[in-house]
Amino acid sequence: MNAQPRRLENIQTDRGSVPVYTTGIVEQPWNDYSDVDHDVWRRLYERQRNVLPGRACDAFLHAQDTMRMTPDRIPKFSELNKVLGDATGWQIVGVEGLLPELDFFTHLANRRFPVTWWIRRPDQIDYIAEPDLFHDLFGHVPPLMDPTFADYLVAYGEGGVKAHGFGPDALMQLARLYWYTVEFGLMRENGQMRIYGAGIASSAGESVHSVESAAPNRIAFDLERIMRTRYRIDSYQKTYFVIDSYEQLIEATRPDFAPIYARLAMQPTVPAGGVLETDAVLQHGSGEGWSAEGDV
Ligand code: HBI
Ligand code: FE
Repeated sequence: MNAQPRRLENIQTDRGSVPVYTTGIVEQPWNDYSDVDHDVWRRLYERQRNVLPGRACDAFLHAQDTMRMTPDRIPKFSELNKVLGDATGWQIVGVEGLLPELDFFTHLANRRFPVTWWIRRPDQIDYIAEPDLFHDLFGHVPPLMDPTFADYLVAYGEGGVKAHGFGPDALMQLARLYWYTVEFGLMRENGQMRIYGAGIASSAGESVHSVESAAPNRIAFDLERIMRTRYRIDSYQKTYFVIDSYEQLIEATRPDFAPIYARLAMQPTVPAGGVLETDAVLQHGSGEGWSAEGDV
């Protein structure tokens, strides 16, 4: 690959210092991808396509087939946009990387999903701290082929734009909602735990851990509980929240969030691995296998 991503600055967030890139939309420089880039895509694609059957929800796997992504080349955004646009009116737009919240929410509210145009290096195959093309294209785009999930993400984006008026606490609470659904959500399908979250679907280790390990808690979806629950970005999740269907997500975003923010302001946050009396615990995690890095 010739061009390197252009970082704008690093901003301090509750997840530490994250690079925030120039916020403009960039054309996918498809002709600039090197053979190394395409090979990284192939290796990641084949690894995930081997690990997800029987672990990802039906809609996720079906969408990937419909979009006709293949291992041999990095897909072209323009080609995927035809299929995606016909299915739910969403479009992929190329970006440099992480965007400031308001830019990100505004894209979602307008049915645009920002996809990072560059793909990780071979030495980052197993982990990269920020969203690259593989995470976004392989993990985030297929769920957008489902009309209900697609409408949920529009409602989420609209809520995010509104939340700007409510200040940093509301933004953090919304970021948790995104984290525990869009990134790390599980679904109960035919009585089985199945993956729909992009952060899981694009990670080989967590695709297995999230649905098979006894260590994490698995708790039935509860909007306000999720919005109170803290998370770490650099380890497997200690708790997964489980929906029964995408409809549950869109129902949760129907009410006005102002009273929810007001209620949450009066309640303490919950550590990532915590379990409350009021939780509908589906599987109580054993918690083993984590460093005791405190109650994050
Ligand atoms: N920017 N490009 C990009 N992709 C994301 O997934 C993303 C983002 N900015 C903010 C963000 N996600 C999270 O803070 C969400 O919780 C909003
Ligand atoms: Fe993501």
